[in-house]
Amino acid sequence: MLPLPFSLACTDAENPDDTAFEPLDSTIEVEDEDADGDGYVADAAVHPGASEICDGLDNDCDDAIDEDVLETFYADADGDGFGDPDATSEACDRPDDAAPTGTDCDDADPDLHPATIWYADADLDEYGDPWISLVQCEQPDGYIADDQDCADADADLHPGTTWYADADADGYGDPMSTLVQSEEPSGYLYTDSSDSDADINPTSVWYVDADSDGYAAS
Ligand SMILES: [Ca+2]
Ligand SMILES: [Ca+2]
Ligand SMILES: [Ca+2]
Ligand SMILES: [Ca+2]
Repeated sequence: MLPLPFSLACTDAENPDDTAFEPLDSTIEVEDEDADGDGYVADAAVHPGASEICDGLDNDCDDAIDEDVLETFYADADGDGFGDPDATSEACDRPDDAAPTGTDCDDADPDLHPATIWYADADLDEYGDPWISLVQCEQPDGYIADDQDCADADADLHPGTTWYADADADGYGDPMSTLVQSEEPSGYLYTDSSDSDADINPTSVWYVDADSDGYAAS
């Protein structure tokens, strides 16, 4: 084994006293081999002239650790995977509570982020049209997060619509027989009234039967 000039990677061969490390006597044969062949007994990634890499070490021996190679991360308080653009930190690896991008418009609300899908609510019934959407962080005017509106041109039709059975098919439903759903059920209406007799409905005209014989005076 040949004696190696120094055992510490960051020792400057030309100015050995101008380093943070003391060089060993060059005549002393050291035990460690220069396994990586870079002329220094240490990690191949650490010696004068090495490229600085993000590893917590001063690879290029300029007394600065990880300069120019740290990555910027953004605090992700709501855990939605998108960070606060105004809360940055630098590190080699992403901290658990940080995100690689600072694109969260509201880092206190996990439902608001750049991948949030918004659905058009043209009839303003608070139910959105699943076929018309935008993807962005902030809620656009006329859009909501819901995608359950089966008829976004009719505010009376949505998943909360109450349907009334219209057994006598007079166009008026039975307030005691209802369904709540978006699509119109067969035999149901979304208006209610008497539903036992097709002749009795909100447009029925009633006549006075003063003598109670079942016939009104003509
Ligand atoms: Ca480094
Ligand atoms: Ca976030
Ligand atoms: Ca958010
Ligand atoms: Ca709607």
